[in-house]
Amino acid sequence: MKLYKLKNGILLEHARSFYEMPDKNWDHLVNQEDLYEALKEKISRGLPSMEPNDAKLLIQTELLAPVGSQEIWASGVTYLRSREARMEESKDAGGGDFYDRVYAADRPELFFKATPERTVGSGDQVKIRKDSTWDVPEPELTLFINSWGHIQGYTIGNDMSSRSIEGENPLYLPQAKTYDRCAALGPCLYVPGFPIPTNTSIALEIRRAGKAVFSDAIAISQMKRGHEELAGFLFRECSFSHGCYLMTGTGIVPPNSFTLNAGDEVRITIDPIGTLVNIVAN
Ligand code: DO4
Ligand code: MG
Repeated sequence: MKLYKLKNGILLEHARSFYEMPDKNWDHLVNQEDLYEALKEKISRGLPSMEPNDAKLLIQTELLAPVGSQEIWASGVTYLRSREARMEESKDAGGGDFYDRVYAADRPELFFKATPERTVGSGDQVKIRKDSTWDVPEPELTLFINSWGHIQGYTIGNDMSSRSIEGENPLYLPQAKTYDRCAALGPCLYVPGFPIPTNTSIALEIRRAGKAVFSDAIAISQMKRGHEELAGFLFRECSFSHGCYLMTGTGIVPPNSFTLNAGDEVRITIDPIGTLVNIVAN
């Protein structure tokens, strides 16, 4: 099942049918002990349905990020490629060792990424900082975890990052990661009712003036840590009354010669969630 948050309501897609959700309160709708079962029950009790073409048009024109009051958190250095890239970018600052250690440690790197206000949906603009000279998107499978601490769904996340600021000093991480329009989530909240398969692939394509200038893909099986493990650490001493989102880290880092430009189009695809598309602005 997929939940789309729109400017004027919420759409549910299930088995190629679309339904209008009478409950327009996102926080209330998604934070359920068993979201899949709750949505199934709503369908079986009867929901107003919508013509697929009308629903697709609304999704094209009215889509918002699938977020209400949820905080957006992120995981770091969960793939070998992220460890290598970070060790290299911070070696002059003497920070390389920290990334090596956190990759191997029991405790993962978890950090606060964004408020809902700093997060955009598919079709919207993400930003690169004006005081940054080296910027990349980070394509990340993103968990939706309910307030009981249980993973209920998935979306696609873009953890926009300034490599120049992060590389200058690892203590600048919050500035490299958190600023207006620093995070994108979407296009929907995918609620499969079972854990997402480990052969799921994350694909990134960056287009400049309509041409692909970088593309890569990675399977989530390449991740060093488990989803439950990451959620468990996040919920150790933090409660989330409406649930929260947790990005699971990037396994794709473009070569050091690459930086994002204003006008670039970032496309992140995770089947069967969909494609998250954002244009870069500064
Ligand atoms: O340690 C810095 C951030 C790492 C990160 O965002 C990632 O690995 O995805
Ligand atoms: Mg990241």
